[in-house]
Amino acid sequence: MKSFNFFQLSLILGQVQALNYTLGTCSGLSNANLQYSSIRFVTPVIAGSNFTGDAPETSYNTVQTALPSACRVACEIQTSQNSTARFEIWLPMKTAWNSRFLAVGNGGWAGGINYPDIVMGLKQGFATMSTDTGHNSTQNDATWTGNAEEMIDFGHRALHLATIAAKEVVENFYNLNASYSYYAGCSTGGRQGWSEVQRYPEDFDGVLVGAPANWMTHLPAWDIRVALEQFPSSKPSYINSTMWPTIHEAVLAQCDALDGVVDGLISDPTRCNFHPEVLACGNGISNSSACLNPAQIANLHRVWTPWWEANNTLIYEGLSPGSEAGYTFLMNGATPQFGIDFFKHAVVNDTTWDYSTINGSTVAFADAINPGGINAYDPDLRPFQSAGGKVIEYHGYQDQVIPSLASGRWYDTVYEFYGGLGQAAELSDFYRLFMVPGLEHCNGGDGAWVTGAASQSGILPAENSTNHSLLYSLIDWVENTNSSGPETMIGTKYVGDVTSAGVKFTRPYCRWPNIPVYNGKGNVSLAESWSCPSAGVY
Ligand SMILES: *[C@@H]1O[C@H](CO)[C@@H](O)[C@H](O)[C@H]1NC(C)=O
Ligand SMILES: *[C@@H]1O[C@H](CO)[C@@H](O)[C@H](O)[C@H]1NC(C)=O
Ligand SMILES: *[C@@H]1O[C@H](CO)[C@@H](O)[C@H](O)[C@H]1NC(C)=O
Ligand SMILES: *[C@@H]1O[C@H](CO)[C@@H](O)[C@H](O)[C@H]1NC(C)=O
Ligand SMILES: *[C@@H]1O[C@H](CO)[C@@H](O)[C@H](O)[C@H]1NC(C)=O
Ligand SMILES: *[C@@H]1O[C@H](CO)[C@@H](O)[C@H](O)[C@H]1NC(C)=O
Ligand SMILES: *[C@@H]1O[C@H](CO)[C@@H](O)[C@H](O)[C@H]1NC(C)=O
Ligand SMILES: *[C@@H]1O[C@H](CO)[C@@H](O)[C@H](O)[C@H]1NC(C)=O
Ligand SMILES: *[C@@H]1O[C@H](CO)[C@@H](O)[C@H](O)[C@H]1NC(C)=O
Ligand SMILES: *[C@@H]1O[C@H](CO)[C@@H](O)[C@H](O)[C@H]1NC(C)=O
Ligand SMILES: *[C@@H]1O[C@H](CO)[C@@H](O)[C@H](O)[C@H]1NC(C)=O
Ligand SMILES: *[C@@H]1O[C@H](CO)[C@@H](O)[C@H](O)[C@H]1NC(C)=O
Ligand SMILES: [Ca+2]
Repeated sequence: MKSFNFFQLSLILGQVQALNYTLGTCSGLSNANLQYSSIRFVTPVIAGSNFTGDAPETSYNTVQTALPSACRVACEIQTSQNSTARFEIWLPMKTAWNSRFLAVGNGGWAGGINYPDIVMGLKQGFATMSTDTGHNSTQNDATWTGNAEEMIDFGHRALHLATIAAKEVVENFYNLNASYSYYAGCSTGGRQGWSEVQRYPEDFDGVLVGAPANWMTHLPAWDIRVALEQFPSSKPSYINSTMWPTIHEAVLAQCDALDGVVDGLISDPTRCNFHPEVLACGNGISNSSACLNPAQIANLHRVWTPWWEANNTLIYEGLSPGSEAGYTFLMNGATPQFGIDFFKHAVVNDTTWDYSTINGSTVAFADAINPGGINAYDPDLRPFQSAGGKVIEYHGYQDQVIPSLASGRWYDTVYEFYGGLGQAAELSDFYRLFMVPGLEHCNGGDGAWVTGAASQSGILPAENSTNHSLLYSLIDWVENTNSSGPETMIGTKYVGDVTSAGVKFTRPYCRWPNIPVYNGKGNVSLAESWSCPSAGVY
């Protein structure tokens, strides 16, 4: 075992810690006396090696290549008398450690360690942790949600307890506390971030939240509404998977040019008042297998329209036009993907429940019981604000799964809450929302969707700068007292979405509700030819 006197190394690095550190082994940790978790195993990660996980959610098991040298620590926490949660923290070797702790989130209903995002953080030098959220399942499986303890773990408890426990592992491994703590997650991971901000304001200094599913007593209901248009597929209103690209073409034909540049992107979907009637059968459509009947046209209108119930009660925003090429995920296949099992198992508790009976009262009941405390929809962010925390939220304007405007409405809900306190101007001191044209759900899409965030398959922006990477921008906002926070961010689009193929274009994305506008001159593929003029709303 090669031991290294860390004092000499720290002099080189300009730090002042007289610590011994054993390079390349994790052996010291196995004997660590931990208060908050028990260690399941500790494994060294060999530099240059590949890793394939064994999570129940198989998307977490895509092979991770060219790993840096690290220490992989797997732990378990007793979260209640009869429930446990697991987490893993991967610790960079001391010289590679950026001195920060990063926790990453999950997706859908998944129970399992999110290895791709652990590796994303590890490669950028963070000691990075992910939980299994306290149960084992794929991201599409909500049949476990009737287990009340697992529901609480998924709602908020597993991540909070794992965060405390993982910080203890960091302290033991490095003989140092992390200098700052960050969180990054998208979708369910976005909800987990908001849940941390609202319930546990001391856990993180900075929180990066993407496309959050933070109104979870409503979003699954909206998924059911979509299912009611599309299932069973024998219905006249059903739109099959070959039609979505055709509908997308028609949307672009009508709305692409509205932003002044015909580039396959709709910068501001709120200005796209698409009329699917142009695709009505018999309306001069030459391709008779690419037309829509009246029931299908009505279906599209409903999918793109917010769902309001009696007494001005909003159930959820509709999807934004421009995202339809990806609707096969939610709307095709043999059975509806999301929503139904959550209501069956955690809300009405009846496996024979007929989802076509859902109405505003069903959703109001879900609000009242809030299973597992799953919502993260409390606009009072003052405890996090006074703890000095910062939160950056982003949402793709091409999101085909969670309606983009749900994030705009959530921002406005928080803004109105602060307005009611006479503190509206303070909100942007610690919370900013960015809408990204051409970003689908968390990753992918026609736009400059690489933002330096979680759930992007480890694909990083063209520059590791505060204006290209949301995570770097967050770090700067938290740690640099001269930082005034992110204003205009720059997204990257790679050729074929492959980093090594080179940058296809860069494009700014703006703070809600501003929209990127072409300056009228210069190469449209370069971010500097665009700007984010203020819409003057806030
Ligand atoms: C570091 O290791 C040396 C040699 O093993 C030992 O003498 C010294 O006490 C250790 N220092 C600390 C701070 O543990
Ligand atoms: C890791 O995977 C890559 C890509 O599949 C492969 O080229 C490489 O040889 C693998 N490395 C090791 C150490 O197995
Ligand atoms: C998840 O599955 C593993 C392997 O089957 C099992 O050991 C573990 O206890 C399960 N975790 C939970 C929370 O049920
Ligand atoms: C867990 O244990 C508590 C206390 O014994 C009990 O009330 C509860 O029903 C149990 N929950 C589950 C999911 O088994
Ligand atoms: C880490 O922080 C805790 C809580 O502030 C403190 O008790 C502990 O001494 C710190 N550990 C180190 C190694 O500085
Ligand atoms: C898909 O829908 C279109 C329009 O409704 C129809 O013409 C076509 O036959 C359908 N294709 C399949 C494979 O069902
Ligand atoms: C007609 O529309 C269908 C469905 O979008 C498409 O698959 C097919 O290629 C189109 N045919 C022609 C001749 O454009
Ligand atoms: C709407 O509000 C009225 C007046 O408060 C109430 O009587 C009625 O039950 C409400 N309707 C629903 C569907 O909640
Ligand atoms: C279903 O179970 C949850 C969790 O135990 C409970 O809060 C809710 O009231 C139950 N629903 C009904 C309709 O009884
Ligand atoms: C909603 O559905 C429930 C159960 O089917 C029914 O009892 C209730 O009257 C409905 N409420 C409204 C407002 O339609
Ligand atoms: C950004 O940082 C990561 C991790 O250190 C590195 O792999 C990547 O090459 C860097 N990207 C650029 C454009 O410098
Ligand atoms: C991004 O920031 C870097 C320095 O951090 C600066 O050199 C560059 O000009 C900025 N790019 C744009 C488009 O603002
Ligand atoms: Ca355009």
